[in-house]
Amino acid sequence: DNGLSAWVRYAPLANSHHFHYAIPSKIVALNTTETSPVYTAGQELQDGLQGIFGKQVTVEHAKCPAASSVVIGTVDEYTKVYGKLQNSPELVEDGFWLSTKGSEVQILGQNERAALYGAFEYLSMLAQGNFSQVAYASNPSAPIRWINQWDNMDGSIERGYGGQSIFFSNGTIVQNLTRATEYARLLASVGINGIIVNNVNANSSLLNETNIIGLGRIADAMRPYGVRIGISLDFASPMEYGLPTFDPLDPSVIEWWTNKTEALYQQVPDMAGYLVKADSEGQPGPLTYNRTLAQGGNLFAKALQPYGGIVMFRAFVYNQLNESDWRADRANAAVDFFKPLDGEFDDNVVVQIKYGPIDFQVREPTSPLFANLHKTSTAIELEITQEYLGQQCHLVYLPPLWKTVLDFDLRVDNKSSIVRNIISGQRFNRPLGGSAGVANVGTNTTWLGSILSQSNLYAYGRLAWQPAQDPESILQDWIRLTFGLDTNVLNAITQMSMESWPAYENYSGNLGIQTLTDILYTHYGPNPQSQDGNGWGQWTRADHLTIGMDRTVTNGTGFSGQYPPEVASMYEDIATTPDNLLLWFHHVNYTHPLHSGETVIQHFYNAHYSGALTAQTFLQLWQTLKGKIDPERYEEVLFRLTYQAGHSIVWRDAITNFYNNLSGIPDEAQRVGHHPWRIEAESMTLSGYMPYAVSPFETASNYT
Ligand code: BDP
Repeated sequence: DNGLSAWVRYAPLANSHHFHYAIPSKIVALNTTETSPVYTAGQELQDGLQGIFGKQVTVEHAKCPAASSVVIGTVDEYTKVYGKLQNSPELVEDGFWLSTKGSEVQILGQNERAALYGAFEYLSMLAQGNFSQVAYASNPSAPIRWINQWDNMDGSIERGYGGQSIFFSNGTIVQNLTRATEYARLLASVGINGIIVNNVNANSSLLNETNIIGLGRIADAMRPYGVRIGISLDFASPMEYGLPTFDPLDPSVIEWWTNKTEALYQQVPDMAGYLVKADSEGQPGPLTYNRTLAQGGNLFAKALQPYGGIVMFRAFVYNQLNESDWRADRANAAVDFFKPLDGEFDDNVVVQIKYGPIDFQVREPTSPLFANLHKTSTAIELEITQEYLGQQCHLVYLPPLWKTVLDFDLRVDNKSSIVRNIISGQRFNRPLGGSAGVANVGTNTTWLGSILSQSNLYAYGRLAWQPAQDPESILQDWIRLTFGLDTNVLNAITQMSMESWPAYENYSGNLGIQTLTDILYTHYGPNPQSQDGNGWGQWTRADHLTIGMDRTVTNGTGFSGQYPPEVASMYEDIATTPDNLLLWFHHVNYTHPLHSGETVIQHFYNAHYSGALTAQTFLQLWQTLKGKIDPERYEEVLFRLTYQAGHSIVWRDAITNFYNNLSGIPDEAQRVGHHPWRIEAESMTLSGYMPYAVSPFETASNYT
């Protein structure tokens, strides 16, 4: 198994698992159009029953007796064919009804793609050996459940670790879009309904005639699975196509975007919308013309409105790059920019907000922007690709991290204001909302670059559908679907996955200091000194006595004041700030005692040793599964976990040495500087390698 079918494998179930199950003998898919999701669902059901039970079942498209059949269709179509339902399920957009009574199965969707979701849910039950009788409606918590791909027109992928783009190469759309269809299948299996196919750092050449036609082909490839496509825009495109300006209020610019949008809808009649990164990290935007970000967003909203499309406008806008001003805090930027604009965005604009105020770090507090927009629809942006979290070379199961934000109660107006209820639209009565997950899958057969990281993509979809779900039970569904029903496999992968994010946090950056990775370029590996003294970072603010960034209102950058009062006062006071965010909010001595009783510096040492130790156990756990997993996937994971075990030690030693050197405070347990379990490359016989002075020097135990 090379990983290509990920968790939708329909692997055969051992006979013993389904001995008593009456397998349906017919599939009735109530649509004859081959590109329709209901038709697709019929095929999936057929493949699934064949794969799981080895039983060939025919697919019909017209009314047949319901007994011993899987009947699938939209509620409307079903009612037309079979007559009125006795108890009509309450379904919202994309919701489905699933009922199983032995071999009589009914799958009804509020729309076409919803029926397909129901089929995947049914097959997921079967593949996990679950034959219970069920009858329930499943509705998504929010309408926007999208993926973002940061694919470039040349075929590379920004922050992608799974190979080249499945959509683009050499400035244009690839001929063979089989992988796009297969990707849509994976996405639909977990309820994802939209995808932005190109990088937020967009290239206007996507809008040339040939490429617009190509986008039509991508949409065609994904439509049978109900996944609608959208694109990222380069705000300055009109100028790149010859206009003298890209001012969003200029009539010629408005006309240009109106025409482009029309041309796009000719090729992609169901286009989901646009994603816009404006005035951020060198990208052009409305501020060039002294227009507001809302005026920028509304330009596209108006162009899309006649077609029902939406604008995802990113809140990742900051200009606090002035390193000489100690009060400049990038964390403040989103609220500073967007709060004054609340109520000024058109109704089909959704502000897309990264989970934390900085940038996908190993631990961040919840972005306070979620609490500050009451008249604007919002979506959370999560990063499935592990940019700052080990780039798929480390196992890091991300949902427990995401849940710290999704489940966070911001206490707006002293009332329950849980992030997941804000992005669903419920808390502030917004018509739109949801999630965007930056996936960056590529042509690698594992999609993401490693098999185990697929759990993050799977869980992203499940949480976008219903963010209140438990990450561990989602994980276990994924394990059974991916590796089968062996309990040893289930337990081992559950344990290592659930321990992986805490371990990574332990051996990277602790107490809210952020990931401590290289911040300027690679975002990989330890590089604590890169965090300060440059305009991008400046947030550890470490010297030989103290560390942490004071973000209080009283003495610091004022960031804590961006939260509603209950939360603000918790973070303002060092006594009520949780240890895991202490250094995010406060600047303290290395000897400052934590609630746990340890000092800050001793916590750094202890956490790094225990995190690296935990990473060694992942490898051992995996080795107990030899023979229980097919060799191809076993070896792939073994290789990665072996690497992680080693690299966690590199992390451990680099960070503990760095702060040991800086603070001069010894490790109580006298480990730091001794490098247990470490083998020096320069003391080995090297073939094809040369000793090399490493920067930062702490990364190598002997500078080399
Ligand atoms: C940063 C990434 C960069 C992205 C940027 C963004 O390093 O590649 O372009 O975020 O989200 O984390 O726009």
